[in-house]
This record gives sequence, structure tokens and C-alpha cells, in this order.
Amino acid sequence: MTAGADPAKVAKPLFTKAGWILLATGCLVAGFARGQGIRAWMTFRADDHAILRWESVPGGIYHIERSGGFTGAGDLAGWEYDFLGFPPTGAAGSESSIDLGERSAVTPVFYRLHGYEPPAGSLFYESFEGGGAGWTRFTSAGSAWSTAMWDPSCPMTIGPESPRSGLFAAGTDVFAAYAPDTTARFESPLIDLAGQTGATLTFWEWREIEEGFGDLGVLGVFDGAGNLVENIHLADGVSAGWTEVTVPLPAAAMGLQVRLRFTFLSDGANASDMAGWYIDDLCVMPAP
Ligand SMILES: [Ca+2]
Repeated sequence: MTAGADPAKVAKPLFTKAGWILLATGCLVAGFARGQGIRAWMTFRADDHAILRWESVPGGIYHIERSGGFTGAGDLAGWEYDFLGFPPTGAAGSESSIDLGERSAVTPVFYRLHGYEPPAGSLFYESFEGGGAGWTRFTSAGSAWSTAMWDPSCPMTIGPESPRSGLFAAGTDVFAAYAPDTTARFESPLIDLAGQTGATLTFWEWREIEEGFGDLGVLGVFDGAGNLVENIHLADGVSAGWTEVTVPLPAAAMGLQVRLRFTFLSDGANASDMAGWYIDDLCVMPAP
């Protein structure tokens, strides 16, 4: 978008509901503020394109839905995603914008915005809502790690019914059972622990792993050169839905740039169509 092309803000923020906002391009609708959420507004460019702007958190990722009609707060029908995972590598600053296209002169179109934003003070945050940009995967055999979109209109027959957050999570062969003889890695971008004296990782996992055999998930912390600092978590067995894991990062990792490496292993036996290991909503916070 060309700097300075926008006129002054012409629409005030309307309502927010747990991170959702609603704005109409053709008219203003009565708001019902909830006291929290994302402050957003609409501007119109000289060529009559509607520009949605909002106060973003650096690193935050946003989905934008649209609907041709809206009758009130409980109206959840008829919405469809217009933009998914924007921007994929996270918001660069405290204001983001997106061109919604030419506004309708007659029919209002309603938009709502949902944000996945790093907690204040976090050293690392990943919701996978941007598709896992910056993560790398390596598979020597069997299943591979992937990120994929869960379609709310299409119930899952294997794995979690829905991601822990939003529409995306990562997992081993997301929509299929894991294969025998798998060795698959999934590795985070670098996390900078320079100057830190301690840090804690929290994340959510969903497990359906054959227990007591050679099938296992291992989470290790690796330095920037790819050397193991320490394994910090093992995943085995079946979880009761999404389960929160909280684990301190090793003291030997402080001061380094590190990666989190999720490795999934399976043996050669049939694992009875088990779904594997899924992760979502990772956050590293410094020691208080
Ligand atoms: Ca997610």
C-alpha cells in the first residue's frame, strides 16, 4: 500500500469479542464493546478500496473472515475466511493493514478479525496460524511432520477434532495415522536466550502413540550448530485431549541461540492406526 494514500480514519472501532472485531465496509453497525480485543478501523483509499487496519502485536498472526450479513452477536452463520494467516511470519509492528478490495457501494460486507498474539514479554511464540513459517522438517523414513488447516465444516476422523488454537496445528502426518519405521524431526526457528538466566517453555500436545513399544516423541533443545543441549520432554501413550506441558529450558541453554526439535520415532510394528503426536501454542517466557 502506498504511504499516505489513505484518508483519515473514517470508521471508529466497533465491537470486540474475545479478539474479534466486526466492521462493515458499506455502513457502520452498532457496536457492543467488550472491553478487550483488537482495536481496528476501516479506511477507504482514493480508488475506493477498503483497507482494514488494526493494532497488532509484533509477531501476531491474524485471520480475517467476511460475511454478507450479520444480525447480532450470536450470528455465527455464513462467515467465510477471506485471509488466513496474515502476515505468515507475524506482524512487523504495532499496526497492520490489509487491502480488502473495492467496497460495495450498495451491500455492506462485514469483517471480523481474530488474532494469535505473543504474550507480553515472551521470547518465542508459535500458534502455527501462519502455517509454521520458519520451521524446518526432516524425515528419513515413514511419516513426516506437517502443519495443516482443520476445516471446521469437515469433522476429523483421526487426530484432534480441532487444533488447540485457531485453525492450524502441527503433527505427524496430520490427517493420517503414523507410519511404521518413522524418524521425523520438526525444528523451530532460532530462539535467542542471550542474557537470560532462566526460561520456561509451555506448549500443548495431543498424543495417540503406541505405548511400551518403540514409538515415542522426544523434545530436545539444540544449539545453533545443531548440537544437543538436553532432551527435556518425552511423549508416549494417549493423552486426554490437548494437554499443557510446562518444562524449564536447560541451564546450559542460557545465553545461546537454540532450536526446539520435536522428533517422532516409530518401530516396524503396526501401530493400529494411531494418530501420533500433535503440538500447538508454544511459548517461551524468561524467568521472572
Ligand atoms: Ca494453532
